[in-house]
Amino acid sequence: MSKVAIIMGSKSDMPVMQDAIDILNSFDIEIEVDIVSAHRTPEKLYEFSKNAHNRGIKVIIAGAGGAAHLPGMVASMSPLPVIGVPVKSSNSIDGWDSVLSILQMPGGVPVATVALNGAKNAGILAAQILGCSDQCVLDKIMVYKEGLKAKVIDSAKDL
Ligand code: RP5
Repeated sequence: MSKVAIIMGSKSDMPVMQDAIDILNSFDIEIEVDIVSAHRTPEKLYEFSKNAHNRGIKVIIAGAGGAAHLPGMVASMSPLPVIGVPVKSSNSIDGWDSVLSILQMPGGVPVATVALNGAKNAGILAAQILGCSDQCVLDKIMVYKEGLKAKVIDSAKDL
């Protein structure tokens, strides 16, 4: 079965990255979660990035804050699509450092960057990528979107 890897630079990123875990669990998509630090565990980063595609992983979600080089470094070594989640971490000035470190990748090495602390959207985007080749996942995305629509229509009734 296709898997999504969710990695983050520190355990302190977990409260933000939990949103990606939750939404992917709600779609019954298999995940693996790990802490991989670009600057504290560079060997693990290398090992992970070079081998993820050989373990059934199809998409990588990578979250980090501050000088957030984790997603870009993974993207430099992996053939898989990488979705970056900028985290407003304790060492981040105001979140912009995290956003720009992940967003402003040079041409040739893309990182699909979601909003600051936008791990939920990272999870949905990962599911949509899997949905391109998995009808069952695509169906779940369509149900999810119908649910979003129904919520808005319901909320308008209480005005
Ligand atoms: C980054 O530095 C991590 O991704 C985290 O967002 C931030 C702070 O890490 P800790 O000092 O909390 O471990 O590498």
